[in-house]
Amino acid sequence: MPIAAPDIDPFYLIVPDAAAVARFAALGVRTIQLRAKGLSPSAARAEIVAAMEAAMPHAHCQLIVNDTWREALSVGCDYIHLGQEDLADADLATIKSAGMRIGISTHDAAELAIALAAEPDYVALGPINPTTTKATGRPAQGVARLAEWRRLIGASMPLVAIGGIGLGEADAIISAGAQSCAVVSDVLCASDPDARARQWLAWAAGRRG
Ligand code: TZP
Ligand code: MG
Repeated sequence: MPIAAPDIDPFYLIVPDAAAVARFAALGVRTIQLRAKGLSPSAARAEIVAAMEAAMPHAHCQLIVNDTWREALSVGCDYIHLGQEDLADADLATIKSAGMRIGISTHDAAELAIALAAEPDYVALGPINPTTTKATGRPAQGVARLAEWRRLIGASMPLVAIGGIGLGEADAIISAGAQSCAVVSDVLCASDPDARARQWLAWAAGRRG
């Protein structure tokens, strides 16, 4: 992993496997979440190691592993993303003493309070728009909810918007108070995912401080 791990980039791409981490890290994507579902613990460990090896040569690339914190911890990954159900099951003391950073999903004010109590490195709010990528069971929050979250969490906590986000809405999402747009289908379901990722990267370059 990079020694000086960068902050969450305005463009945060979520991918299903290590091959996609390699593909998009090579394009210059700086924040990539490995969201590999349905793997056994040993297969998850292997996928995480492959993703770490793919990200490592790219100095600006921060890999974040979804869900499987035990496997991520066991192979030395330094950033995880947890949903509320994962958080309930997570050994935060062990995770933090290992120096891992944590992003936490939220859908409502009660979940936000739980997330903030864990002192995360970022909070994610979603789904901002309807999405078919994940059955969240939650209504779309809308962009205005980001401004509310920003007021609740203060200026310094990074806020990641997720769910049904397209590039055309990205400026409005940042203006509302998010630091980053997390995206699956806008890139992975595009007719040319590499070209779409490059468009997002050009946008993010204009948004970086
Ligand atoms: N968590 C909340 S919504 C979502 C996840 C993983 C899916 C986001 O995917 P898309 O395709 O960008 O709507
Ligand atoms: Mg999860």
